[in-house]
Amino acid sequence: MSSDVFESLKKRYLTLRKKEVIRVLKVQDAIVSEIRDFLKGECFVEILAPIIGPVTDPGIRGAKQISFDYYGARFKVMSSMILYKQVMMTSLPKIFALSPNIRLEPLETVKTRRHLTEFRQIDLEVAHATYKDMMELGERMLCHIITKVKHRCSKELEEQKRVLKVPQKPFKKYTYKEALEILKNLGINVNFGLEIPWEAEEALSKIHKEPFWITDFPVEARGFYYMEHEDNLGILDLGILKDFDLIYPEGFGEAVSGGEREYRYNKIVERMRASEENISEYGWYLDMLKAGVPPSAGFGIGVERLTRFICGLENIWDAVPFPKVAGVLSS
Ligand code: ASN
Repeated sequence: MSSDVFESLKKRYLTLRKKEVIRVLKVQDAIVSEIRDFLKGECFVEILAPIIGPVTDPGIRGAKQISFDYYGARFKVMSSMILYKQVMMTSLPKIFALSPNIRLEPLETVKTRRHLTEFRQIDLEVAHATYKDMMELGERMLCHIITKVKHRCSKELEEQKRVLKVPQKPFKKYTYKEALEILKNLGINVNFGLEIPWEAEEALSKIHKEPFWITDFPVEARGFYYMEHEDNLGILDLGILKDFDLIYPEGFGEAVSGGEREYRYNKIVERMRASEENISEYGWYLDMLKAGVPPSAGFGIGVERLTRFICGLENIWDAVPFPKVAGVLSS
């Protein structure tokens, strides 16, 4: 990556006034307001996202969390509000939040052009929903946003030279196992049980012209909070989750991740032990599970990645007013 790019990130006060930047910010405003309209139309209640707390999402693919001293206790900055979304299910059955997240990504993620260390996701959760319900909602939501933004921002998208098609529903679905097979045919071997690496995900994304799902990841690859498929008939592979990622086409990569939640205290403790989590850190979360929480499913869609896709931007750092990229000390 050229060092000029990073120098310009440090001088954001000079680039923010450029018409190309202003254009993207206007499209982003339309995206966020259309997501809100869509979710309000589906009877979701918007809540204010937590920014700090005693625990946060451990399932963040090799990124580090930030922890700090909070009046003598260890607190963390939200890497995602997933655990808090689950608690909200005791209060409201359909919620969303525009949630800021911090993840100290490894330096090499700069090369993916789709990682920021500070980003926002629209995080949503629905009580008593299945992961399939949430995939159906995700498809409708993405099609709604693209249809509306294409109309509202036709001038900006034309100036961007971005030709955007509203995707065809239902989107294609591959299980993790099937995705590994496709990768193998592309000459990329990923061992079963591992997370699909960024470059492999990009290669899959490049051979698609429409967004597609990857579902049913293995337990070893994901956080303890996803529900495992239960095999009452003895016909399913064991250790597979009811979860999903939505992948944008044309090389843009991951859009969404989510799934059905494990909500049973004993199962969560079992999964925490298996993934070597420090159980003592999760006091209130485990107390909440003991007190009982409804089953739920949900997902998060990254706002900057969606902006990058809709505007057809090469780099994610052009999709946010104040970009934070791994290793770059920008404002
Ligand atoms: N937002 C995701 C979810 O709802 C979690 C994540 O961002 N890691 O499952």
